[in-house]
Amino acid sequence: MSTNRTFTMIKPDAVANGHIGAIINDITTAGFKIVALKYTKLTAEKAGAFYEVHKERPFYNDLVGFMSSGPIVAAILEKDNAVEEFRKLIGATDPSKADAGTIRQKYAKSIDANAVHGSDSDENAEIEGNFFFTADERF
Ligand code: YYY
Ligand code: MG
Repeated sequence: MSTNRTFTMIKPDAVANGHIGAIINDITTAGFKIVALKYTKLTAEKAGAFYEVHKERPFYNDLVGFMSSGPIVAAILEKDNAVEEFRKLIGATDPSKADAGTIRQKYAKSIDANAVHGSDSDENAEIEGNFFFTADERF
C-alpha cells in the first residue's frame, strides 16, 4: 500500500543558484501540497546520518561534504502516490539523463549536485520526514 506523502530537499546547489522559488512553483503546479517546510543547514554529522545508507559508496564523503556546504530547503509533500509521482517530477539522478521538463533536467548541472532529493519508498519518506520535522511542524 502506498501512502500519500514524500520528503524532499532543495539541495545547496539549487539554493545557491537562486532556484528555490522556481522549484517550489514546479512542485505545487504538479499538484503537490506542502505539509511541512523548513530552511536550514545540515552539519556534516547530520548529512552523514541522513545518507547513512550510502556510507559504503565511493561518493559518500563528497556527498556529505556537498550536502553540508550551504543551506537547504526541506519539505514534506502530499499527493496521491506521492513517492513515485515525485520521482517522476524530479527525473533521473544524473541530470544529463533526466527527461525534459523534470526539475533535475532544468536546474541541476551534475550527478553530485543534482538540485533536489526525493524519497525512494514510503518507508524512507516517513523516516526522512521525521528526521527534519517534529509532529508540531507538519500538518
Ligand atoms: O535517489 P537519488 O538522489 O536519485 O540517487 P541515490 O542513488 O539515492 O544517490 C543519492 C545522491 O548521491 C544523489 O542524489 C547524488 C549522489 N550521487 C553521486 O554523487 N554520485 C553517484 N554516482 C550517485 C549518487
Ligand atoms: Mg536515493
